[in-house]
Amino acid sequence: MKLSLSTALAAAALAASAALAPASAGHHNCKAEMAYLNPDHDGTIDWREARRAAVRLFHKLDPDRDGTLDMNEVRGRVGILSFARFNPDRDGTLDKHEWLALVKHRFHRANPDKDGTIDCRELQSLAGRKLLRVLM
Ligand SMILES: [Ca+2]
Ligand SMILES: [Ca+2]
Ligand SMILES: [Ca+2]
Repeated sequence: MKLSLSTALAAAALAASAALAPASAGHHNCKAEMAYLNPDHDGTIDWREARRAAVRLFHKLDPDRDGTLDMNEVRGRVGILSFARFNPDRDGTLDKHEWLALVKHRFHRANPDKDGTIDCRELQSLAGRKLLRVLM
């Protein structure tokens, strides 16, 4: 009972935030993310900045330094379907090239206005949060 109610509330909240992209979503809501992802402090994340963060994360997730990420190393960040889609050579791992193709895909998905940059509001969208998972 309790569980289904909270699940319903969470779903409603999620739907509301996705639909409305709250007008109150000011800059402060993604201060920490921006501090990390927007070193030039222009208020948005461009592809260069995203790519740099994605490369940094790639190395962080690859402690055995074999130059590839396996399904375990990207757990919680990349689902099984995305993994398969961005692993066209089917070798069970994502190399840096494949990883960046995945990140780039999410970057574009998170940038519906196609202005080349991700702002705070876009970062808070569902697609934006998916992008975040492969940036930091
Ligand atoms: Ca920037
Ligand atoms: Ca591969
Ligand atoms: Ca944008």
